[in-house]
Amino acid sequence: MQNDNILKDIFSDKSIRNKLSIFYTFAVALMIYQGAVFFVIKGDEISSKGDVPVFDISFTESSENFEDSRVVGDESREIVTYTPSNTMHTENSGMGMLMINVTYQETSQEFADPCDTVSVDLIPNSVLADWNNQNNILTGTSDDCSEINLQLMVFPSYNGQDSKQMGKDSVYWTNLWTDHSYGNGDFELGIEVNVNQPPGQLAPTIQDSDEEIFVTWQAVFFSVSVEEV
Ligand SMILES: [Ca+2]
Ligand SMILES: [Ca+2]
Repeated sequence: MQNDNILKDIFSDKSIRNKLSIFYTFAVALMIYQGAVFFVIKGDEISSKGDVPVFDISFTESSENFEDSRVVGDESREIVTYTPSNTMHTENSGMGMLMINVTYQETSQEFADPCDTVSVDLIPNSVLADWNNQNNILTGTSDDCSEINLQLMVFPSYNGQDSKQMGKDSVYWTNLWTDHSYGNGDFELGIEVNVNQPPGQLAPTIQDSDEEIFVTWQAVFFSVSVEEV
C-alpha cells in the first residue's frame, strides 16, 4: 500500500520534490540573509554604540568699518568712541576682534615742518572683551607719520580657525560660540598729540599747533557653523 511509506511516496513525486527543494533553497537563503543582517548591520550598530560624535566647527567672518577724524591740539588729549552696530551683533554669532588703524600727516603747510608725535591708547572699560589677551595691542605711538595699528581680542578663545571637536551635540557647540554680549558697548580711543616744530622757527605766527588724526575702526564678527562628520 502507498500508505506504508508516505515519505517515499512524497519524494517519489517529482512536483512535491521540486516544491521542497524550493523551500530548502528559500530557507537557506533566509538564514544567510539573517546572518548577514546580524554581522553587517547589527554589527555596525553594536560597534557604533561606543563611538563619540565628531563635529566640524567653522566660522564665516564679516566686518563693520567706521571712519572718524579729530583735530587734536598740541599737548592735548581727545577721546573718540565707536559702538559696533546692533545689526552686526544680531546677524552674527559673536564679535571676534576689534582693529584700529590710525593715520596722519603734517598738515601745517609750513616749510620742512616735521611730523608730530601721536600716541593712541584703547582704554580698557566695561565693554566685555578679552582685555588681558596677550595678543592685544592696546597702545601705539608714531613720530614719522607712519600709521599705528591696534587690536583687541573680543570673544575669548576665538581665533577664526576651523576645528574638529568630539562629543556633546551640535547645540552644545553652537551655543559655545554664540554670545552677543562680547563687544557690545562703547569702545574708547585716547589720542594725544605733541607737535614737532619746523627747525629754526622764529616767527610765532606760523607755529605748528595741532594735527588732524584719522581713525578707522574695524569690528570683525563671525558666524559659527557646526556639522556632524
Ligand atoms: Ca609738525
Ligand atoms: Ca601739525
